[in-house]
Amino acid sequence: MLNIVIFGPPGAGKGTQSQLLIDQFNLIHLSTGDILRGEIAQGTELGIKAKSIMDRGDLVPDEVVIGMIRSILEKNPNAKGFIFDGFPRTTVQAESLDQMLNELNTSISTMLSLDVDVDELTKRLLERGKSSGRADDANESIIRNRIKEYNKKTAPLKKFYAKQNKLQSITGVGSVDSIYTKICEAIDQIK
Ligand code: B4P
Repeated sequence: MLNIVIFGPPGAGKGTQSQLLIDQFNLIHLSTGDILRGEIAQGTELGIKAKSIMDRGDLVPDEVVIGMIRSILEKNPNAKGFIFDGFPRTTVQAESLDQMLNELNTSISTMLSLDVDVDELTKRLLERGKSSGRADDANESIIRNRIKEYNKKTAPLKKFYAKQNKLQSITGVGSVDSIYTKICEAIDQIK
């Protein structure tokens, strides 16, 4: 199985690159952000609870997102692999993911970490906010909070995967296609 964690701060291009990867490698795309926004759109109990947290740019509780991932893994026993996009975002989530994959006799193949500076991230998200309708893209102070949450709780996961020899850092600035080419080269390294 090919199991990829696509990693990076908000606006680094995780969702954008995941779309290209799922087509080429026939993987199942697991974006916790998309799943949560789907719950909000459907007005479920989970969505109602998640909305105010996401609108502030804070992280949704670990047990909520871990439960969502577990249920999708269980529903896809014959998958060729998964792209984890926006998950894990905390050490607890990363440890749970390792454990869940271990129970399925598989593991993370690589973590692809997209590096983008704060000014570029802010610019991209404000631009997306003009049309996305996402409250968390709409104002600079919320975007700064998302980046702060990332630096505090999520960025340490680079060390977590580096210790397992799975971290590959990729420059996330440039055209979408040029970044995708570098991502494919990184995947070739592990094949
Ligand atoms: P996400 O949905 O994961 O949102 P994101 O970090 O903004 O990434 P996204 O994939 O959407 O953006 P991308 O970088 O592709 O999370 C939203 C919220 O959900 C979180 O704040 C949190 O509250 C909650 N949540 C989700 N997962 C969670 C978890 N595991 N635990 C707890 N809470 C969780 O793209 C950004 C923009 O850049 C786009 O407009 C794109 O077109 C543009 N772009 C991409 N590549 C570019 C390039 N090369 N050049 C120029 N622009 C580019």
